[in-house]
Amino acid sequence: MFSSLRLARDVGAGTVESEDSFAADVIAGLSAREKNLSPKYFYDAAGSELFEAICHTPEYYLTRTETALLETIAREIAADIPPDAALVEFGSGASHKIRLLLDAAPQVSTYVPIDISEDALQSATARMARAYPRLALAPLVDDFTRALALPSAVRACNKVGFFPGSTIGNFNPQQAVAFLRQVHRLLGNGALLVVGADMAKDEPTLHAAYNDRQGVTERFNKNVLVRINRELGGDFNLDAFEHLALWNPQESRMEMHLVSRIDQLVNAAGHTFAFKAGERLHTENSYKFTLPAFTALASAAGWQVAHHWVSPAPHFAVFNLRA
Ligand code: AVI
Repeated sequence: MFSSLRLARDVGAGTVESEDSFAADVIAGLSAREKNLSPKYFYDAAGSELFEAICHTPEYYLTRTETALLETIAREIAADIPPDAALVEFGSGASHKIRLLLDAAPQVSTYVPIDISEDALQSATARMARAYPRLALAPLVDDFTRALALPSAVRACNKVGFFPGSTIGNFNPQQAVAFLRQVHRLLGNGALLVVGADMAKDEPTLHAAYNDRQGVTERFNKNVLVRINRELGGDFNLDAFEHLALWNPQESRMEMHLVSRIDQLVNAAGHTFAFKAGERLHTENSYKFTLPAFTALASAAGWQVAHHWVSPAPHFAVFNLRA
């Protein structure tokens, strides 16, 4: 996912994000006038598996399209990568897509996967060590949105960032600019950043991608309620909520919501929350870009578009950004 969108903080023993901040965010989000929760709470182990399953549904074109595009353009991306480069991946997950770049760019000397899940990082690093015995590996267990320093071993290398999957689209524009600024600070002047971003397109294609017929996306969306029930003593009845994914053309984003089917009271984190029939709990935004919109976002964070590539329809873009 995002490789998966692993924004959460792993506090060991399989717990993601401290229970206190999860509870505080749930209480604040369910008390708001427009109820909302951060999409980072989708991604416990079950949620990460559901996301992987979404990537294999026929309707979710993003992963397939980006992978095919990367296969086609890997050598052109590699032409922008300097010698003795450290390739830093933000939210590396299983480290699948990075192989397309590594295979095309022998000048990469070091791979720095950053992921919040120590288990995922350990197994991916072991696989990468076997597949690329000459590559130095410097894994970093951290929340990639908060990583403030790179391992000292790579400080002298030329830096190249990799942020695939249109995970950038799960941030609102302010958060996206803040994240890109932080990556700029982390990688330094002259660095390259390779970003994958989904493009705005016809509504039926987008609608289908977030409303797959097998209902995997629905289960992924409801996984946040499963987590609240398990981790915060909640009593959400999953059948009393409906999955809703819709295109918001004003904001150029797909939105996911959970809609209460009935008037109901739900207990969670020691509080009681009232839902009216038809009331929505907003769980995710997935922004879709145009070339000018993405270029403006990048430049607000100090990055210039050096090169970009767009796939055949359904359009997905890869940008080489220069700090
Ligand atoms: C991880 N992220 C880019 C996915 C997306 O498309 O926004 C998460 C997802 N949500 C529903 N389906 C997939």
